[in-house]
Amino acid sequence: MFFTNARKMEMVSVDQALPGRPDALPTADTHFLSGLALKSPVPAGMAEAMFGMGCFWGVERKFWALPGVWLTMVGYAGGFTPNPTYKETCTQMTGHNEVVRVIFDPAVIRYDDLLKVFWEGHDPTQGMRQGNDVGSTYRSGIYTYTPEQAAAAEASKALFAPRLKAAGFGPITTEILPAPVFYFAEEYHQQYLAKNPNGYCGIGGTGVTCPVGAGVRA
Ligand code: MHO
Repeated sequence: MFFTNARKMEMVSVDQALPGRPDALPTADTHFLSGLALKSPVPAGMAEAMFGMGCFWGVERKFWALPGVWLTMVGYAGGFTPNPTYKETCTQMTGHNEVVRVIFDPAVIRYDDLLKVFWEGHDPTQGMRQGNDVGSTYRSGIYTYTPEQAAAAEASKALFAPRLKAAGFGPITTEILPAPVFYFAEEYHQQYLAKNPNGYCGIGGTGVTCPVGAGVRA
């Protein structure tokens, strides 16, 4: 019991991680809601973002619902195992996080607005878990594509931390790292809650407002 629990609550080491495979696993061709090719390149003028904030089913829904978000997709990132399966990530032996990758139009929605949804949409003080979902696949993470995104992420964290503290929460455990390789999750995970409207959603916010976005810049 103790061993199982301890293993779940920390990152696997690189030498203990599962070996994975060299080739990408199959996934959906198109986004279930928009019909766009899931592997579309980022169109000129658009930008990408990546977040981990618990079970990716509910996380993806938060982002696809935002005006200015053009495409969403779920996958695994931040670990060691190339091209992992969902089953492998569930063993917590790949090091990967469940993430959503977002392609958005910065003329309509700014990165700061996405950060606000990120901070307010989950509890970023829980370490290797999110609610009932336990393990490093559910850690909080912001994976940045540009130095500007990294600076905005760090600044928003610095703004939000005292608000959380004032509300009785502990320190923020969110990792902020340059975007790692994104491995697509299996077809059935893509837009899961659009396909299964009554499906499980494991994320909930803290109720604390993050003072970025909506006109306020971090
Ligand atoms: N507790 C959920 C998590 C699913 S999510 C894709 C389940 O075990 O089905 O990690």
